[in-house]
Amino acid sequence: MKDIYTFPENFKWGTATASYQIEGAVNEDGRAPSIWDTFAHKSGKIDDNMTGDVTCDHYHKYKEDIAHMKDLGIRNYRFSLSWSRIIPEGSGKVNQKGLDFYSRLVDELLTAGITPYATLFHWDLPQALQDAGGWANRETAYKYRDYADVVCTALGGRVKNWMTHNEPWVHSFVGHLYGDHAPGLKDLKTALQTAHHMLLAHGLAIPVIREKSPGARIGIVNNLEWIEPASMDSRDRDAADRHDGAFNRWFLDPVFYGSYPKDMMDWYGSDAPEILSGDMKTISAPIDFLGVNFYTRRIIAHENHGNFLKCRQVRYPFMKKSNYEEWENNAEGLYRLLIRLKTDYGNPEMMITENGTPLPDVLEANGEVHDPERIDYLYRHMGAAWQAIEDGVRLKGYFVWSLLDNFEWCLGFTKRFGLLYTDYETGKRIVKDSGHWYSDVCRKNRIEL
Ligand code: IFM
Repeated sequence: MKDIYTFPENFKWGTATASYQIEGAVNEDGRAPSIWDTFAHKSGKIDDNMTGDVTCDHYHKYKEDIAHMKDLGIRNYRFSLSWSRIIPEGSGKVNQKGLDFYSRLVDELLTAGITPYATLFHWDLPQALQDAGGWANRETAYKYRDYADVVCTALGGRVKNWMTHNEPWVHSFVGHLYGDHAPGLKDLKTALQTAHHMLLAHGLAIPVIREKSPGARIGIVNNLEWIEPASMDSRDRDAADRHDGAFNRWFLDPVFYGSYPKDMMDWYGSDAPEILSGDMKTISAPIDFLGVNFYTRRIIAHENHGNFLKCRQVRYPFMKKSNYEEWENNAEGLYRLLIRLKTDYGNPEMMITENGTPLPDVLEANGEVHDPERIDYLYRHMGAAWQAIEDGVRLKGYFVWSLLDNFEWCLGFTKRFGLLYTDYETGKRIVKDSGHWYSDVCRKNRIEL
């Protein structure tokens, strides 16, 4: 078996980040608080009570970060925009200085020969909108459309790859049902209404982006998992189906088929969201690609007294544990997921918009960071991507999460995902071994262990 795999010509290799995780400068140039500022400043919400106030200080160091990508030969960069930097109150007055930051960022990327991929929403809703009911309030979807209009009017001539949302499951469920993310709510009906309004916002923004950014390619980014039943027992299989329904299909079917999965609508009963006439048509406006964030496989069993899905995750001793709570490192799951998306959703064009693993990286005295486990992880997942392409999946790109170590939400700075090590004391970035390895991948368009 050969161990070098060459990718199709023009395959897009990139890295990804998100605004609140890397920017810092939360009080600068007219930015107002987002729900993540509020949440992170509440005691006990984030590991070690950390916040994103400074984090990687990318707001001031973006040129250096772009220079690193350029040096490494990374030609594509996915970032998100902070709504509360651009429209501090969520709607109404535009903050020109906030827009200017992203304009400078995009110019710097283009000058460096790096193609920008912009995500409009990566969880940092302006606090003012949360005060008016957040995503559970239908009005937020229309305000999001206006925000998309402002952003695309300013950047749409230069940015030609847009993603409406990052991981709507995480924002709606972890933020509104489990309470571990901002805004910290715990209510199923609110989570489902949030998800619906986020999807509605996605659909409302599509024609706006097309108008303001002619020729743009538009996608939505979902966190998707490969899910298997713990046994062939029909109760375990039903539980796995429900987990798949809540996690994967709930966010795919509306976009691709214009309807929520019927089994899940029935399961949710009176908790199901309020859907107005025309919503599903709006949500299913054609997209150009599906963004897939992949991190794990999940094995699911029935559990009578379990969660709202009556299921639980099963862990076996033979699984390769990651350094992230319940995640298993399973590259085969990525292959199976991509094939399933091809089969069940009409072989859409796809990009892996995030994939990566956290490790307890150490900066050695000689200034190096050795992370062979990350190289192994990336190689295997890229191998899965390669095999999926061989088997007919229309996969066009792969973005490593993340360019640099950053603020990992409720886990603060305890998880390092970066290709660049961030020294939070000095602000210095150090290229890890995986960064050098990935540089080779980008330049040669092939993977080699
Ligand atoms: O850091 C997050 C990112 O914001 C969204 N996808 C998963 C990453 C790792 O947990």
